[in-house]
Amino acid sequence: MSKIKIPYIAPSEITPEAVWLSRRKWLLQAGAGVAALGAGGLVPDLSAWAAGQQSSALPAQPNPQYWLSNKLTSEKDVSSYNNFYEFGTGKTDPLDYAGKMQTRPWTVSIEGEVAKPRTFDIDDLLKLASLEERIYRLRCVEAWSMVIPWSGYSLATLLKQVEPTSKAKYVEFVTAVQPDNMPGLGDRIIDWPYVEGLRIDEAMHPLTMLVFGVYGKVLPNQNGAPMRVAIPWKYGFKSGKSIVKIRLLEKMPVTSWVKIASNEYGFYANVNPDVPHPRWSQATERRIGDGIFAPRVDTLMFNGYADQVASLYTGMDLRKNY
Ligand SMILES: Nc1nc2c(c(=O)[nH]1)N[C@H]1C(S)=C(S)[C@@H](COP(=O)(O)O)O[C@H]1N2
Ligand SMILES: [Mo]
Repeated sequence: MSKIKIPYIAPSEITPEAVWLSRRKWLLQAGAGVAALGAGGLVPDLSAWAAGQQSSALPAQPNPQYWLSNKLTSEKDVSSYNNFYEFGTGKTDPLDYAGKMQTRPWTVSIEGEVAKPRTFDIDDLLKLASLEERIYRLRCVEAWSMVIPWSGYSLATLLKQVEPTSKAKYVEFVTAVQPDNMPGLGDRIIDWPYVEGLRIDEAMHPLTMLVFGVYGKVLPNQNGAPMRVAIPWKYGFKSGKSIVKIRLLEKMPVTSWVKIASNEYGFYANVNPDVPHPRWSQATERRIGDGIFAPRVDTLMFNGYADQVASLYTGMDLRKNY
């Protein structure tokens, strides 16, 4: 991997916990006021978000190798504006409905082309390596973006434990299915479970992260508790949530969005401003939290991670392999 430049982050760019807390109080008051006025349609009702704020601390050591100077997306936006279709297709459906998902007991089985297949208890995975806090960009295929402080460690750390065989060319991630707790499963948009995948070299790349926490706390359910992946140079849909199974395969898996519309969503899904989605441009993005009137910003090749990952795709036609 090429050397990563570590930019200096002005303290003003980082939102300290104290500011969070006071802002949270303000939001609570604002939420209550709005509810009293019956104007819920104009301002989002934040009471569900505020109620979910008791999630416990999850200490993680900041890793300056994976730090960005961009302003962080607020914790509120990170955990109230979500895509998690198992709970519905609306942006606040995950916040409103994911609370019922059971995240203990929870196991993650790793199978397929590995010398040592194994089922891990989630609490053992949490202890497998020391947790690092990394700031990653997230770029949704819907052309909005966030900057998020995740806690976890590289997926490679886990994969090395099970010893992938020489036939392991791809990695598949399978999300949990809890029919009683996931009201979105009734929508047949996706042939559940939600399945995503990577090529083995992408999965072993140190940027590919297993995530257990965000903003220094245990992942809220709506963000993919108890464990999800984060692959920051790819469109957000590649980063599967609430994973129960990881399969190492010889053949490329048919992932959920490829199955739905392979002309619109490819297996690679690398962020690429030069390759438009058939129905919209990917050249610019809207940063969540900037407000709808703020100017859009340019989308960066590989979401800004070209120095680290471009070499994975040498010689590939990225227009064909979208
Ligand atoms: N299981 C599952 N994982 C998923 C999704 C989903 O619907 N189901 N949505 C994806 C999409 S489209 C995006 S943009 C990211 C959003 O992650 P966040 O809500 O934590 O920001 O999750 C991805 N992972
Ligand atoms: Mo997305």
